[in-house]
Amino acid sequence: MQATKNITPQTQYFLEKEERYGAHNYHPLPVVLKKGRGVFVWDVDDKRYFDFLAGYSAINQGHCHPRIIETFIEQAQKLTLTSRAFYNNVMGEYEEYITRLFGYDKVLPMNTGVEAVETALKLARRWGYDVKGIQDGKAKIIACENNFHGRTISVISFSSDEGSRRSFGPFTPGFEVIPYNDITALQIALADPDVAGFLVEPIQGEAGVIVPAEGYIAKAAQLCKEAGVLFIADEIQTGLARTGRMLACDYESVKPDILILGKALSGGTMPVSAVLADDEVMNTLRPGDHGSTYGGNPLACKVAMTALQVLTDEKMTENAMLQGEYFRKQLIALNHDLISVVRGKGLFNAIVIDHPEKETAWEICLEMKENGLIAKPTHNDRIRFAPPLVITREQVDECIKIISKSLEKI
Ligand code: IF1
Repeated sequence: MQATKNITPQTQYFLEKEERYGAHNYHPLPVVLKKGRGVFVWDVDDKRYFDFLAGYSAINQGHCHPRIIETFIEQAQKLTLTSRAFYNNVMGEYEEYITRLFGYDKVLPMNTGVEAVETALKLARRWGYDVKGIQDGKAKIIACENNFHGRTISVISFSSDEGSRRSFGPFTPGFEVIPYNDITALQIALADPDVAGFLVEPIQGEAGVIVPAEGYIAKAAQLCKEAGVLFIADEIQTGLARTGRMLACDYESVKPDILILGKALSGGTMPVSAVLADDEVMNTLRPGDHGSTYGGNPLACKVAMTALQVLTDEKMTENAMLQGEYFRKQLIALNHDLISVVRGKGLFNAIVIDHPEKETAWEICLEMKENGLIAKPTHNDRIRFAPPLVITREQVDECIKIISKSLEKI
């Protein structure tokens, strides 16, 4: 067990349980949470924290949003799962709701984000063969360096992160990786007539909130259109108001050919993801070609409709834009020599820590935890700051003070 200061017996008890009985596939911050509401979470010692990770942007609406929980409880007492072997009285209404909201002909409901990414990859290949006329087995999909689209074997097949790939081979063929935010590299890759799709995060999350140049997404989408290649946007983390627009693609008025949603689609209550596309793409799937036991279950559909509705009703997109801009301005105003970069859009932000010790970002996160704010580093020197989108101006001010105080302690 790591020797970490200020661990109470209560906390230690749960850390040891997980150490002994759980796979060690994560290295969590040593805090044990038992309650969440809005921007706050409480640990087993009833200490309160600002949650600045928000379930990796799955909790945009705030922890245990009352309206989402109410919907969850109400539907959970009626009908939770029918499987797709039968119809139910919820999925059709949800499909109409979400396709109208985002402007697509159809939706394919799935569960986790990576399942939705895999679904999008299968759709792109199927469209590539049946519509574009690529020779069977030859379809290629382009992805970007430093991407993160999930952890299945096919999806890590195009990861550039050695840690995600080591000893998990052999990998799935048919993917080409090009530099992110590089239009020339995309232009060259698109010259290959066997390319069916281009999969991209409008802002790279795991890479440390990498915001591409103004116009990159619009230009990429246009090049894909000219090349007869599907533009596939993974908005699992950037979507649903997180960046200050309903979709990050909205900043450049780009409508992806395939839109992938997840995480906050359920407000952090259960895995709900979705793939949206127009008929030319979606109708390449015939009954029995794809599916999942829980995909489109009535509980998920009801919860997703409320999770989407509260984003609009409570103007979370506008708040993300407003508080995010203010948060970055205040971070920059700290003018702290440990912070070399502040970047992001809306409430999707990160700082880069400039210090020779690679443990510094982790130390800062431990210090912030002591001071009542939890966040976690990514790639050693970057700290992501992504609170629920219900955070207020006063709370941002309080968090800036916590961050400043913590940096001073390092
Ligand atoms: C972990 C971060 C990682 C995603 C994008 C698809 C998925 C994700 C853009 C897959 C998931 C999660 C997974 C979680 C930590 C977190 C994450 F970027 F958000 F920080 F890992 F990179 N597309 N991101 O961000 O969705 O299957 O997980 O529902 O795996 O450690 P999922």
